[in-house]
Amino acid sequence: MAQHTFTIPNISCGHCVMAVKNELSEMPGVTSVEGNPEDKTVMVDWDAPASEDEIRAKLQEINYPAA
Ligand SMILES: [Cu+2]
Repeated sequence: MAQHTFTIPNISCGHCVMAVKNELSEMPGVTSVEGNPEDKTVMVDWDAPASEDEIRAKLQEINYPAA
């Protein structure tokens, strides 16, 4: 399993975290998404076929690019 904490400057509240969570949770291989609106961070656990590059691309696509 791989894990990474992404810092996402566009997160401004709990709704943003929910939006990111919903999108990332739909990606095959993603097993857990935990967000913190105060830190503007999202911690993601995944297995193949997901990858950090793919997660970053998805974040970009939904307008929450990782720093
Ligand atoms: Cu928000």
